[in-house]
Amino acid sequence: MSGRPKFYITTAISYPNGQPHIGHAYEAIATDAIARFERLDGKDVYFLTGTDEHGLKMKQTALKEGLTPRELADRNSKRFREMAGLLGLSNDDFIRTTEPRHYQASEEIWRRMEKSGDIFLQKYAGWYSVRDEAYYNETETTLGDDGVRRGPQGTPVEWTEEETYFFRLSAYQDKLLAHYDANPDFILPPERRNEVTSFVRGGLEDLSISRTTLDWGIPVPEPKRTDGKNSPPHVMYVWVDALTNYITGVGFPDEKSELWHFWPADVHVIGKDILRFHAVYWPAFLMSAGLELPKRVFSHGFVLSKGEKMSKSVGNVVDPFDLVHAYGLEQVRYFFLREVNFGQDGNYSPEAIANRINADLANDLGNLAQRSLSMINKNCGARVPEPGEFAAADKAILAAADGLYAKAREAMDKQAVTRYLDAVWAVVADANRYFAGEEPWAKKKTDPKRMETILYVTAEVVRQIAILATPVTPHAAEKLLDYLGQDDDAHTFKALGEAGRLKPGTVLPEPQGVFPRYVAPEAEPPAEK
Ligand code: ME8
Repeated sequence: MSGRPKFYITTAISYPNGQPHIGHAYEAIATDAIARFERLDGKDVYFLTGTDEHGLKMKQTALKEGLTPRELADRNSKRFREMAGLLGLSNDDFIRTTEPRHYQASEEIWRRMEKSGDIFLQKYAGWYSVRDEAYYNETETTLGDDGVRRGPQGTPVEWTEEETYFFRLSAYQDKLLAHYDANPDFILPPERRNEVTSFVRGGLEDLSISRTTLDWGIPVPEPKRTDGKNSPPHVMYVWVDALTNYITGVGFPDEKSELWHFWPADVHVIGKDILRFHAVYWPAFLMSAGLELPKRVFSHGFVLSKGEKMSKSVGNVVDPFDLVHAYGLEQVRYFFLREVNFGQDGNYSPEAIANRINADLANDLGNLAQRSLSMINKNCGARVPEPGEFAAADKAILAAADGLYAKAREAMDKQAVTRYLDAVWAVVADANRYFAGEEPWAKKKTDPKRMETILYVTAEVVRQIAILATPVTPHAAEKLLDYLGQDDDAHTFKALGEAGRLKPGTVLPEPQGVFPRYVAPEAEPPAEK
């Protein structure tokens, strides 16, 4: 253990029944930005992502493609891992639920829930959505004009009847409500919390947690039956095993593992469609197994294509690989985190991304840095200039930059990624106004000391902005800090504010642009599929 405060963060683990899409990329980018932010703020961070490989959806897709579920999982999980590389994720591990370590963890949590008396065998009869891998009450389903019954997320449900193991979820209703009450930030953003509490208040039914009509799952560690009968083998309901990945990833069931101190997770980052699993089922399983609960479940919104859900049938699915190749990695990272208010739905469109790249990155930050640094290079002997006395305008912009850490920290205490970026880019805008208003180029002959002061102040503001932009645009930020002559140890949040002020006389390399303008190629932007 490092002695630093620990921070354990996870993404959902994706179903590798298809290729990764923008929704997966979005969640991964956001989680990575949070992980990087906390690392730069001195935490000992562990960041887990991976793939969720069991269940009926995987089995059915594999059948359609003429593969075994294992082959399908191997092929597509690899692509998710490649996406992690593409997006520059700083994850510490990539878990696959088909790994032996995960079988052990899932068997152990099952045994513990059973030991608590929360698992029993009973006949299940009800509606199941393969697409959502979810059981729904009759009242949550509706019969469409097309004769198809659908669940609350619009996916078709099918009638299922079999003897399964149940988890006594009903016994956890009051405990869950008490937990939400005592921990108002357990579910964020707050709008989502109300949705969960009203679902739980409405009454919880026991949950079917095994299947006998499916063999693609983790076998239930079944007790020997005493009635002499042979029941068909059960595999675990995919969500029991999927949720357990979060503890497998930090060593469970080996509580002596060097990773186990990371549990409980500080934040599970997930999409709004799977909140119920994370905020209701998962804490109930953990309570039953006598394990600590995660500190927070953050539910982000959906990325839509011009207001519509992306789907293969609509033909508006955008491939993250194409997107990164067309616009650049850091541009894509910045775009999603700034444009899609974290916690709400938001839109992707080629126009919106080009606009963000050109307005926020190339013009506002890129030009400010390039203009001030190249003036220093040409007019101050390529060294950080010695400022004269600060005028009111200098003090105001320095104070705005110095105040950024507190604002960013306060926002990120609640994973308000977009609010943190808004605060940083508000200072970028202020700094541009300052630079344009003070006109250092006009002072070159008339008042060179004043020019030096303005350039010093601008470069100092760029320094702090670069540090604070690092979680989102790590490479560009690093380059900016290099152009400002900053050693690696001056790239963390410790160097923010007065503590890390630029030192006059520091030799600076010749600056290069870090954020090129986006110019649409002759051909169309990434094709929608
Ligand atoms: O749900 N915009 O996997 P998954 C934003 N295996 N996020 C989106 C999105 C979109 N358009 N589409 C999907 C599963 N997501 C389970 C999770 S966790 C123990 C098991 C998000 O591949 C979605 O909300 O369907 C989820 O958080 C993640 O992508 C993986 O979705």
